[in-house]
Amino acid sequence: MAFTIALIGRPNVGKSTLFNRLVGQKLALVDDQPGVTRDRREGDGRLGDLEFTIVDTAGLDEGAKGSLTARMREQTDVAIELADALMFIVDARAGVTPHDQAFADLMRRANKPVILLANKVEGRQGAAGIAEAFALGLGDPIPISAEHGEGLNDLYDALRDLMPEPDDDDGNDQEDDEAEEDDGTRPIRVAIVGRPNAGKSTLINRLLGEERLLTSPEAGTTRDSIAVDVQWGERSLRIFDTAGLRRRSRIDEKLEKLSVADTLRAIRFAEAVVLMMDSQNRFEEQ
Ligand SMILES: Nc1nc2c(ncn2[C@@H]2O[C@H](COP(=O)(O)OP(=O)(O)OP(=O)(O)O)[C@@H](O)[C@H]2O)c(=O)[nH]1
Ligand SMILES: [Mg+2]
Repeated sequence: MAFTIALIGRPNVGKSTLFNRLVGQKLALVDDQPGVTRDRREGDGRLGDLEFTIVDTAGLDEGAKGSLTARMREQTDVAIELADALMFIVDARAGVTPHDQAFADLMRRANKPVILLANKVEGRQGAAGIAEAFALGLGDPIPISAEHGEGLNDLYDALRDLMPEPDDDDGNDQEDDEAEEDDGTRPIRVAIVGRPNAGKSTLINRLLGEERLLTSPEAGTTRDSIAVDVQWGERSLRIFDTAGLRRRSRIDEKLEKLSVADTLRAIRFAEAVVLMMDSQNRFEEQ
């Protein structure tokens, strides 16, 4: 298993922006409203010669038990548990909030190496926030700008210090992957699409036998389309959960447009598409 790093922080600090930068693609949805990311998303990260698995998470927020926020929080807890190291991100422009402080405690309790990042500091902004971040007691904050790609050298140094020496195995892994692609065992890409609330994420969770994806009675829970590997008998499937599609004329919100674009991308790259309908609802054109 690759070295796994989880991106943790309160909503809107720039976790998904940094995730996209480290995987080198705009995979995760980014928007200026808080609470965009819901499901945890894994990707192959790379910084210089370092390779790792990077996990984007929902912004930490306390929610009432059983609520959607509480379950987003559970997903984040799982990400923390599975990670080898954590990147804790604060927004240096906003400064350190009581919220950040509470979650700094959580970081300490996790007993894993933590890299503290003070984000949004392009153009020398956020000096006060960087100073406040020192007081979190998680070591020296590394000032970065996820959006503009600044401070990545210092992040590289911190990561290199904490990651195991890469061994020669790595190259072989790559070859194994490629060999897999050739002999036809590459997972078949399947996108599950349908209207909001049709039960797409629930179906995938059943196939997997774990609550990997966030589900709720609320329509539009899934925003990012998330890939999950499922072994189905002899077959390996890579199943893409997607945000539900509604009639185009009803979509006005920017965030929903982003989600829909992500769904369309998943459909384009899929080899098979499963259209899921809710039998309680009559057929509607979409
Ligand atoms: N100025 C500035 N803005 C940034 C930077 N990084 C991210 N942002 C902006 O901050 C906002 C939130 O970024 P996201 O990456 O979606 O934040 P997040 O932590 O994933 O947020 P949630 O998923 O809602 O928890 C977006 O408008 C980004 O464009 C940065 O380095 N500088
Ligand atoms: Mg996010």
